[in-house]
Amino acid sequence: MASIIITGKDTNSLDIFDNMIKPLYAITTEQDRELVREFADLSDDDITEPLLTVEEQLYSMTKMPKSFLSGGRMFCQRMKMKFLLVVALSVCAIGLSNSQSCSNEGAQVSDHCGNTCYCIGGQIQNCCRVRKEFTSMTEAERILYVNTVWRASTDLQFQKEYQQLIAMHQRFFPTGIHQKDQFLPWHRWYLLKYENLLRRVDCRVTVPYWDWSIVSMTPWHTEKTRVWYSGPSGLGGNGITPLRCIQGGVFGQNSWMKTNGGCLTRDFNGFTPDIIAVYLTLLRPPTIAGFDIFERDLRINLHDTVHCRIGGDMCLVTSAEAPEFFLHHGFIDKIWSDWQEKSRDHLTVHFCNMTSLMIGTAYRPGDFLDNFNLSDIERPGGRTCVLYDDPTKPAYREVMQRLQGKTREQILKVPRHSFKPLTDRQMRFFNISPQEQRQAKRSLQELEPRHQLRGEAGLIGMDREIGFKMDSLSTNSGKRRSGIKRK
Ligand SMILES: [Cu+2]
Repeated sequence: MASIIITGKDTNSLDIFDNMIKPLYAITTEQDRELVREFADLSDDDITEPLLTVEEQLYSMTKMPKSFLSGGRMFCQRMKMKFLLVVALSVCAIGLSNSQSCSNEGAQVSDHCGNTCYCIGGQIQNCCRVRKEFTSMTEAERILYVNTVWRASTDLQFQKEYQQLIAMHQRFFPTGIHQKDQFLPWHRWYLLKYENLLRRVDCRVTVPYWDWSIVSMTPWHTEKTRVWYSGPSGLGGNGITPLRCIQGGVFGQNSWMKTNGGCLTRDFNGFTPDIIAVYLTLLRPPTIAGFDIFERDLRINLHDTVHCRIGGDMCLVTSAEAPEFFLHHGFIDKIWSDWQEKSRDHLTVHFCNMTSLMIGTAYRPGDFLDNFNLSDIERPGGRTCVLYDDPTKPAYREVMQRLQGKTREQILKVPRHSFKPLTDRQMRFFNISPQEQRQAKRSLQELEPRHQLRGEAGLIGMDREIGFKMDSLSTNSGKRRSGIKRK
């Protein structure tokens, strides 16, 4: 692989050109060679054969996410060499003019808000906000997040904007934001809006995500490290009868209220889908038909289901009132993002050619397709970038490692715990058409275990959280075990 070394700390444009653009001269086509000749006096001998694609080279040089360099709507089209060069030069120039300085050239560094950036040309550049799994965060980080949400929703300086944003989800609930053409990009935009508001309260904050799949058998536990802890680092626990209001904690009845004045309600029930259900969803190919199933499973069988397993406000049109709404949507967005990272087709399928604006926004789905290259809703024409850190839980890493390279059929043989799918009534609540309901039920058969574990099936430790025996994922899996019922 070609390696590109950025040398020197001088920031004049000639150096930028030498250090950052010249290595691009490993070019793919004759037409590209022409373009290069236009930019610099080079002979054919100087133009080396391509070892990396143009995007990859720019990426390795600037550490700038690949599509960050393509800019705006152009990103849905085939990128042109000339455009890339111009953008690279202008991004460098902008980046260098207004950023903090650094000395460890080429290294990954954090800026004062905790964004992940790179030290390029002596300046901190190419920053991405990083979203983390809630239970993988430190206690201090969780407290900061909970506090910031509380402040955004109660401090007069931010409250009005908070209320308008929450109201928007309810207003648009039945108008298409929960349908295939808008669901994923609209909620990506919505998350960004919410996160930007929180970041005005405290710039170190990003919206965490809750990976309910790594605790699919114990999703409602309330100990200190969990989402549902009632201390200052959690969102509080289950609601209690008769009204299912939450009592203790930061968002409890006595210390917080919804924008409509009522108490926040929850009604935990059933289990959440497990890591295998999420992994199987991610295996769908980036074809028209593959996207159709991927999106439907993600939206209906995973997203809608978890809304109603949490219950209370989360399974009502007031769902955005619940602070956990954004943690749940963070995870849905991460799953989409993980799928999109698999290839350029995964990144662009279905949404690229859509020309109409998303409901209540000035944006098209194409403006929010790439988390590395999102439209910056604060700065017209600007770009912003979001990274998702994987959960740090050992169980997550181990399961993912064991799943790598296994076929759908091999994975389906694993005896697992069943989750509780949506009822017909809940499906109607999400305005799912009768045809889509039938399709969702059909693909649900492939997410739910073929071999179902009954009760707790003797699961202990890590297995008790993930809902299956880790060992059943080793190479010689598939053996019938006690406590397993053939479905
Ligand atoms: Cu929604």
